[in-house]
Amino acid sequence: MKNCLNRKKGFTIVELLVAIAIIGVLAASSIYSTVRARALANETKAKGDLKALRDAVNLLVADVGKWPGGCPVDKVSNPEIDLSIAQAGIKQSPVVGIVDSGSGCFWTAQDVANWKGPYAQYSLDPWGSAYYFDPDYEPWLHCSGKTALAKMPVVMSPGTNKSDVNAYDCDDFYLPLR
Ligand SMILES: [Ca+2]
Ligand SMILES: [Ca+2]
Repeated sequence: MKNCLNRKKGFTIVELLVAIAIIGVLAASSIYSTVRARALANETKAKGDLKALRDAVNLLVADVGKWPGGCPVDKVSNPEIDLSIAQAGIKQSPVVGIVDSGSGCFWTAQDVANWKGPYAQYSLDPWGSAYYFDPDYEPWLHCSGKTALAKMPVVMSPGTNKSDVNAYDCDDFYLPLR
């Protein structure tokens, strides 16, 4: 009788361990699915925001003839511009003044008069960084396994690692303007 009870008890412990293992696997699988779904949702949002921002920059250029920050179009030495700031001229009307004197970036009274935005309303990217306009972005420059591309004007997000705008690493999201 005692042996029978012991065997029954041992059997229950094995069953318990199996059940715990199964629950563990299911929990891990569920967590992985949730994390992956959230990552995909963030990527989708960033790509959607960048399309809207690319269209916004193109509208700004059509109205005013300048890039964000009042920078001259078709130069690749302009500064990177945080698209959320007022003087970028995307989210709200810029004010007359110099934005970056060394790069010839400024807004004139005529520019402000020609401005017909807001061209886009958005917050930060899904990882808490600003979206940028970068006139000389170099895709994948520091991304092993990928060949770097030539410099190009883009709207971009520094991605999940919140890298510097000029880090040019693998997880950035960027969209060429043209
Ligand atoms: Ca740059
Ligand atoms: Ca990055």
